[in-house]
Amino acid sequence: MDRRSFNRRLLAGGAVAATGVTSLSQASAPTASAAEAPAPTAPAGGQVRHLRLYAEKLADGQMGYGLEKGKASIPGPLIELNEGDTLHIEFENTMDVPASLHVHGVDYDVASDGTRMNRSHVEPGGTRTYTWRTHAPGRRKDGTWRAGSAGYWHYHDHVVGTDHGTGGIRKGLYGPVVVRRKGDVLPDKQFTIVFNDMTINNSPGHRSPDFRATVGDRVEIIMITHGEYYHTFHIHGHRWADNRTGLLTGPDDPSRVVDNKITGPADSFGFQIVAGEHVGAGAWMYHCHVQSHSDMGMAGLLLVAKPDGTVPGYEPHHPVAPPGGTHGH
Ligand SMILES: [Cu+2]
Repeated sequence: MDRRSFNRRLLAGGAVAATGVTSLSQASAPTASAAEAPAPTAPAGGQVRHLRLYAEKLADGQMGYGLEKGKASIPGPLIELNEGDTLHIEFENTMDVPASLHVHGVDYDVASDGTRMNRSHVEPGGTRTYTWRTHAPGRRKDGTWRAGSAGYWHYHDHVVGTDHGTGGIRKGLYGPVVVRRKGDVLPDKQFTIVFNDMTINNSPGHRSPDFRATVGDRVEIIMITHGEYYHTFHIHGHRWADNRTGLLTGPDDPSRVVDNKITGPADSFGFQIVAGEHVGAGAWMYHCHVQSHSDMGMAGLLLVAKPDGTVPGYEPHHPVAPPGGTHGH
């Protein structure tokens, strides 16, 4: 669905969990092809918002966060805020083990830390409200510059398995957070890619998720890493600026432009690309560029369709998993 209908559904209190995404920001204009219309931008924050979030066991033994009971996903729902917003999350732990919600990047009191150390976790069947606050950048009284909250962040369990949430993260209790600054460009489509141990989004090897877009879509990738290993994130045919937004602000922006980035446990970054720009439609691979990791299945596709919906040269095929074989999906 497009962003406008998306926000209308959210504001109307409609169910958004089916998409696995919840947008708490409001676009200032409907989006068309990114290349054809002025990019819509994020408004100023300052709103107080509420959300319900559930931790659940999934049928396959994994665990996930969801906006409705029975709708948990891995990764959990995308939570978007604008600098200045406050979000109250009523979190229910439906599982039979203690769990929590711990966030990176935003402001929270110790009561919203989500760790056992300060009793901010949730026992089985329990509920707790976690409050996240955000702020715009500004100058401190001492003259130094205070960073704003805007960025590509993430949340995860900090209790299951060990006091560091090692078991919860391993089983899928993690999700993305995007905080925007007023004026930040809004995307048409958003995809979250999590390198977790040797999986992508906890999918078994050689069954990594594929993502679909149309040429000209402004695609936002939110990239998070968890687990035991360091990885390099690479996407074919597209590149981004290695800065807060992943976009350049003009010809003199000194940010380095990259198509490959090293990423370690609990790192997160994001960027926007215009799908197929200068390169056209097709099945564009994304993968970890540590060779043994890609060979073991840490690879998926960004399927960029032509306006008629076809992806030239792409034939869906079943995964093959020869050790050391070619890319498998
Ligand atoms: Cu890797």
